[in-house]
Amino acid sequence: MRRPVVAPALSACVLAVVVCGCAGTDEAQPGSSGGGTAVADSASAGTGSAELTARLVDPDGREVGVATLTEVEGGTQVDVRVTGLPPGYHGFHLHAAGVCDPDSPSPADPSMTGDFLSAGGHIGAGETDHGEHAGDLPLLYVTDAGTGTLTAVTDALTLDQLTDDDGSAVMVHADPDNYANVPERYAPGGPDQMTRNTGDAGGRIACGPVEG
Ligand SMILES: [Cu+2]
Ligand SMILES: [Zn+2]
Repeated sequence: MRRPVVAPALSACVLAVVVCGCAGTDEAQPGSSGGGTAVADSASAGTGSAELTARLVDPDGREVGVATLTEVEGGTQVDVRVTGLPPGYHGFHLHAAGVCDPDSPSPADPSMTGDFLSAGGHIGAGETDHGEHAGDLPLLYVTDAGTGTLTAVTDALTLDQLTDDDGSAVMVHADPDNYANVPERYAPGGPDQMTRNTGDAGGRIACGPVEG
């Protein structure tokens, strides 16, 4: 059985992050297992990675929300607030490229175009199936009034991973996300590749490049 949200399997990484986070008041430590260069003076201000922001827009460029990403004890906290979106549950992820262009080609397959495909796949896609990607987050629920808020903490990634060379993006999808959790009675051979990549969350309706 897969857990729906984040992969606890990354605990080695995560441990390093926690240690880093606890010690963060004096100096950030070069502890993150993934990165080569540690930014030592980032904890206080400036170019640091203490808090990141993403302004979400819809495909028409209308601003529909904002997300902040903060390093907290035990992981990365995501806070998001949206307005003017369709009611219901929406797939909500961190995507691998910080480019939110409407009607754009997918970096992996330029023959595919669509809204915000420029942001690429989920962070961590290719390493595991969906539901265990580092960029997978809990569903975002939007009320009948069109507003939604969510606070979640993930231990599957660090802020550094959100500000790598090609950046990252916060994404809201049109449909709910099934986290590739399709019972065997529906899919005896297991879910298909599309489900294992995306969780069938559908089109991309709001996107925000993560910025420092
Ligand atoms: Cu997504
Ligand atoms: Zn995913």
